Amino acid sequence: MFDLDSATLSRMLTALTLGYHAIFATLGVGIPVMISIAEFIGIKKKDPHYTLLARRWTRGFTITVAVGVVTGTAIGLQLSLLWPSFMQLAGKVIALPLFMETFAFFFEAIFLGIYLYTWDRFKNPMYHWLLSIPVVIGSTLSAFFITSVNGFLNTPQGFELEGDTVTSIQPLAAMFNPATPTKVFHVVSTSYLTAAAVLATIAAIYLLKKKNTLYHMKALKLTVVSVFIFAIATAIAGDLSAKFLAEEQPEKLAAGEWHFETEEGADLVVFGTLNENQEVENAIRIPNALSFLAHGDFNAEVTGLDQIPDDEEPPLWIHYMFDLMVSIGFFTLGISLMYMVFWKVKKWNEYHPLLLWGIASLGPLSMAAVEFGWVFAELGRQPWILRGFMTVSEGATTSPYVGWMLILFIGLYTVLSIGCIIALRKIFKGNPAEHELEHRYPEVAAAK
Ligand code: HEB
Ligand code: HEB
Repeated sequence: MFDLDSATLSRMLTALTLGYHAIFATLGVGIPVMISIAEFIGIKKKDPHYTLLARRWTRGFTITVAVGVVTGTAIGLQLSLLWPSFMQLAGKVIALPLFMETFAFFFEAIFLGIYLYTWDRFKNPMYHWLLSIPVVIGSTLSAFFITSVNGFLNTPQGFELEGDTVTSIQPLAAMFNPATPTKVFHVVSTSYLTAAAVLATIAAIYLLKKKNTLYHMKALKLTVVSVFIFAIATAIAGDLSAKFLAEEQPEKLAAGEWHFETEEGADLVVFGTLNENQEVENAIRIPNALSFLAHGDFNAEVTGLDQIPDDEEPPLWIHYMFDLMVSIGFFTLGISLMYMVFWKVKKWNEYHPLLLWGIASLGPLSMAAVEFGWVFAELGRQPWILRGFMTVSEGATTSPYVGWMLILFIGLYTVLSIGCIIALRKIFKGNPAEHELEHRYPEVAAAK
């Protein structure tokens, strides 16, 4: 592997780190929302089951935060180590949101600490619930700031380039670049969705193991209804993202959709394969749907790859990333809708094992969709690191030690994963929800 050049190794290490960080960052953004909702419902309904959900989710959450901080710091480190020329060019322009992310993180961490240690300390539990709000705001702001940095790579603005020097820096213009609104909307909605889906998976697995306690049934109801709502938000955000691409990054959309010729009334190509002549085979074609996805009009013209210089074409295999992501999105919407229909129609059993298996699949599938989404968005920007200004190979380090760093970080992530699993098992295995319910709320446990 040391035969690979340092630019390739740098890309591998960055992809590994981002892919790994994305798991914890996504949960870190989404779980506080679920905690806050559960605690609120618990207070309003005077139902300790929901309060216990909030308590137990919070404990798991602290572990994911801890790992998120380590991997996030690894990204910060790698940005300057692996992409020195890029950071020299862009670092100053984008310093504001990069710094603000750290600020948002500290804001979140401080309130999370207070939240953790003040359960049952207030006469009015609403005061404790209020403390969850800054945690939600802090983690969502993290996503906002860091996603605006990613938006900047795709649609850079807010500076001028005179030779090699950057002048007239406008930090706010850089932060609020054209990619920011749709990206932030899609990243936040998918983070909420994925967190709800992962928690739904856990509830469904307990029910499949025949632990049909009220606690897990309520957990399932709350999480699957949340999945449905966030899946709708995700679909709206995804649609807006595609419309954004059509305007600002047509090469990414064209590569993702295998749209070779610029034309009006363009079909949407779903899955399929390419033959030697770059012709699409075995695909499902939805007539005029690409025009609608791109411009909200079934007859609109969609820019194809024929308009893009050959050396600026993103890799064509990102098509599968897009299709898998979208398929998972619709599957998630379908399963969560089915659950709600089965729940409302009295004769039907919303705890049917097949439906529970469907729900159990949503957590891993959503997390996979997050990864596919990032791969699509990041490789769709190739060959650019900063679109229109600098290519990835220009931005990379020439250091001969990247291969060793790669091995080192693979080791670090392995250790982190094992530590995370051990910690989560310690927290939950030794202390099942049923025991904790009996211990904390004996009246409820006895009544069930
Ligand atoms: Fe992140 C964390 C960076 C992406 C979310 N991060 C973090 C950290 C860092 C980072 C450095 C640590 C802490 C501080 O602040 O210090 N990131 C980063 C970068 C990137 C990222 C550079 C790329 C560009 N993130 C991301 C995303 C998201 C996030 C995309 C969303 C979705 N983070 C986050 C969070 C956190 C972090 C939430 C915290 C932790 C927890 O909570 O978990
Ligand atoms: Fe997604 C990305 C669309 C679903 C996750 N997405 C993306 C893009 C688009 C889309 C167009 C690109 C953008 C840019 O680059 O700027 N989606 C879409 C649609 C759908 C979806 C249409 C259907 C509904 N996604 C989805 C899901 C998920 C996702 C389900 C998960 C869960 N995505 C994602 C991510 C990303 C994407 C993470 C990256 C970031 C951004 O935004 O970019």
